[in-house]
Amino acid sequence: MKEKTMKITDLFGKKIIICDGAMGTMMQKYGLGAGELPEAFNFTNPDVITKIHEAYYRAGSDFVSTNTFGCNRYKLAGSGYTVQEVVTQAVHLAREAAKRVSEEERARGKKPGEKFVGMDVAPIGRLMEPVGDLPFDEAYDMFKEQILAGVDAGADFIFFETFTDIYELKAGVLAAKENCDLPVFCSVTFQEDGRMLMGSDPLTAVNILQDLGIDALGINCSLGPKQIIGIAKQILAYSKLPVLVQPNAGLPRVVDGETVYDVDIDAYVEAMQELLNAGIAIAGGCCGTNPEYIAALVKSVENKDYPALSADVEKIRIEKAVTAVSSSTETVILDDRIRIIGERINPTGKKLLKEALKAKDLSYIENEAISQVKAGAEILDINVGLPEIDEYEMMLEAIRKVSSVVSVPLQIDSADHRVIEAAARYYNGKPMINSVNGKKESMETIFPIVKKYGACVIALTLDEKGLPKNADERISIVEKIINTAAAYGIGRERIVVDCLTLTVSAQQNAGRDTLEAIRRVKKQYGVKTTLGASNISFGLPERKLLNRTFLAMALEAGLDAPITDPLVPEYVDT
Ligand code: THG
Repeated sequence: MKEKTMKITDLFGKKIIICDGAMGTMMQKYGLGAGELPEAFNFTNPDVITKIHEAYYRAGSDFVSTNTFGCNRYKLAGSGYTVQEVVTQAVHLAREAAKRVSEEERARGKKPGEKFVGMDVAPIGRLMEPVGDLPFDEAYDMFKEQILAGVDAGADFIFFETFTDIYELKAGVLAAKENCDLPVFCSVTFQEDGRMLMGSDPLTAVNILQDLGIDALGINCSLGPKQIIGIAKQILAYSKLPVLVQPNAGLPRVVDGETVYDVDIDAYVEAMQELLNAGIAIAGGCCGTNPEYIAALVKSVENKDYPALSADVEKIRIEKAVTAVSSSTETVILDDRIRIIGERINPTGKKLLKEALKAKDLSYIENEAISQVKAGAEILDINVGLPEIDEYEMMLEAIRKVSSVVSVPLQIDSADHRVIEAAARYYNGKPMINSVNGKKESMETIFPIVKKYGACVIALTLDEKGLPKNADERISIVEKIINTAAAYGIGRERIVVDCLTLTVSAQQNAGRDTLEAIRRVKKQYGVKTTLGASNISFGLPERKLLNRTFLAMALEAGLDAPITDPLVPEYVDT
């Protein structure tokens, strides 16, 4: 076989990438019975599968997705087939179809186009913990098994599609990124209320996914083309990556025991044109579509220019760069509003919390979470570092518990990078990591975590030389951190700078330098800023008054997200 030199991602910007249409509804047309295992069709009716793939390639699809939608250990249990067998056969059938259609094209004197095979990976079919009983690691292992089989079989890229739970998809993406070098496309589905089944809205889905090192993201199945347009436009508004849309031919209806779809080819093509003009880069169909839909789509894009084709990728990356953290259902964008990061889940100086942690009493933390959110905190810092306890386990448990009682995004605060890594991995969202600093060792341990899990990170302005003596020194540390992050592929929009303040009891200029640094950092680098403002008053009387006054000055200087105690009304009202 000829070495494939081109990757599917090489097509970005050169042409609109055309996917295939439905596989499931096509198989039903060719005799797949209700309750029959679609993956078995790869063995019982290989000609049908090849025929469907061929029809899509002939229609002009740049890639087809393998018939492996339900190909995981859980769904195949008892079928007599292994994941490895099914994946190998399914990739083989798609590859055969590609070869045959290319030969046809050659015979017609046409130079065959590149035909890619996407390894289709879909939800496992069990709900993730804590709602269901599927642990993150088990989901990861099942995805890993599929992905390794796909790589062995020679798939060109991994195509996660129809995901309804962003957490399950995170497990899948990590399994792909940690076990292969193939490009990864991610496609999720939304319900009529504009949210995924497990509650993520489009912004949240994009924010969690797009910094995980994937190559494209989008939406499939869900609704009909018309209803999908609104959601797709939200995805386009936030995505720094090429966007994919594969709608159904309308919403399925059952008529006389048969599932029918109401959107005809013209209406489908019209809706796809609107999406292409809005900027999508990858277009195809899902349930109810067939090769005729795809052929019409291909014809409709011929010789046309679309935003995705003339996109300046670097410009988009900068334009779409927002600083945002997410829980699974809620995203906080650090924009021009002030966001309070609640600091109360931190044992420093808190006897009751220390005792609760030692007693493994998580209800204390839950209550602290609820009261801080009620008081106006929009992000919660979680620090459970205490020498007497297992911080690693406690951090994971605290994140689970807090996530179950409040929906704000979390900030992982630990001095132990293993705790930070585990928290970033298992968090159902996109966390803020607290923190990295300008020391070489800190950047070398924290940036790989930030990169791999697509997190945001607080950058403290200190380094090997200690705390900066003036604003200039703070600025040069910020510069060093931003440049080093860039070398790891972490955009500055994911860095929130903490200019750190010392107590003015030790140094009279400390406060003024910090304020000047905040102003300059924002102006010079356009990054967002945070600050634990209460340090200013350590060792001094009238702490609240001093803290509040300094907080007001810092906000005046442009502080975006103070780390503070929202239960002190004087701070929240400032
Ligand atoms: N920058 C960043 N992260 C930070 C800080 C910062 N994390 C920790 C800290 N500073 C912010 N969090 C706290 C938590 C507790 C207290 C202060 C800041 C605190 N506790 C009281 C004490 O020590 O006396 C007890 C208060 C109480 O009992 O309620 O002050 O600057 N990035």
